[in-house]
Amino acid sequence: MARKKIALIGAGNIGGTLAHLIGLKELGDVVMFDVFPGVAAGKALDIMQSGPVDGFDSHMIGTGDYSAIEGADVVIVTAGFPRMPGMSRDDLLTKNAGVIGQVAEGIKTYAPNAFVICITNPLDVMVWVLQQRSGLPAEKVVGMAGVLDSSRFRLFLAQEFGVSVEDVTAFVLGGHGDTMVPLTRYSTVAGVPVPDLIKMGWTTQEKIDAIVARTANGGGEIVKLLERGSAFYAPAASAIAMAESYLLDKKRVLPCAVKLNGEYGQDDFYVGVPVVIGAGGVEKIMEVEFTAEEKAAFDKSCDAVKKLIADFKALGV
Ligand code: TXD
Repeated sequence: MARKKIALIGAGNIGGTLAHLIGLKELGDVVMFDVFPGVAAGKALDIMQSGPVDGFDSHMIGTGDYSAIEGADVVIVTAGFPRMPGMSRDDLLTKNAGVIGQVAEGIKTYAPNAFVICITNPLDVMVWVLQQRSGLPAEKVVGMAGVLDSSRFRLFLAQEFGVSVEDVTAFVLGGHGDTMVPLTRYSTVAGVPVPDLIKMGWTTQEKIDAIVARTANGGGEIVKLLERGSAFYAPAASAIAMAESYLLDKKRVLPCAVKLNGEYGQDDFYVGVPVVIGAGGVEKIMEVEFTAEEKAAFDKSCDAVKKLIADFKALGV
């Protein structure tokens, strides 16, 4: 059986890390597309040259030509601009929407059957633009944010409890970042929910509140440390978990930005909820019951995403 083909649109920090992980995990061959084709080609060659040492045969190329992504099984999109000093949110919205418009055209023309994972910020709006403009079915176009947010939450919980990250699960919904909604009663250590761990004296509500706040600001904490650029190792690992679940039909339950059609009382826009990812793309949306407080937090998060979509529509791009 021929190897799977994975196209990476954007060969920056996350793009390069994605290609490296794809090689190490032997998920398939890689085509990296960038408006700086030399960077894409250089990274592709460099990573391929690590293959003999690490023992993988993935073929990798870098290009500035969309036709090279033809027939890709998976497309992961990181193309875009980060926010620079002096730039408003609208500037970023307009600039990245323009980029995503081009990307959507490329995918529509050359890889209409792919499973598409968008990472570019502002995530919940960009993935919506990507699905609208590419015309691909909504179950094949998803956004990566929740896996990253919940991975950060799991790490901080594991550190607090002094247990392995492997035994910590976290349940996160809503938009990416600030308005993320962690459901602590569905977050567990080996199946024991966090509120029970508080009762058992393993931690306090204050400490959990601080962890939740740190998680929601997880991206900002790293931007501040790096000074130039944003997180890329954990975002890349998170998108790979989603791609792997699709390619291997693992049917993992992962929090992803997906288009809601009435679920959670919301309609026709993208926001993060737990879903089953398998060979069919988004195979099921998991709809849990909220407490009044959780519902208020989720609705607030949805309102923030809808406001950004409205801002975007008002720009008329
Ligand atoms: O959780 C999440 N979704 C995120 C999102 C977590 C971390 C970072 N997140 C966002 O991902 C971040 O705000 C950016 O919008 C993207 C990509 O982050 P990365 O760190 O990889 O950014 P880089 O290194 O600036 O890479 C972007 C690349 C760069 O090589 C540009 O030349 C290229 O995108 N680029 C394009 N490629 C193709 N086509 C067009 N038009 C284009 N414009 C720029």
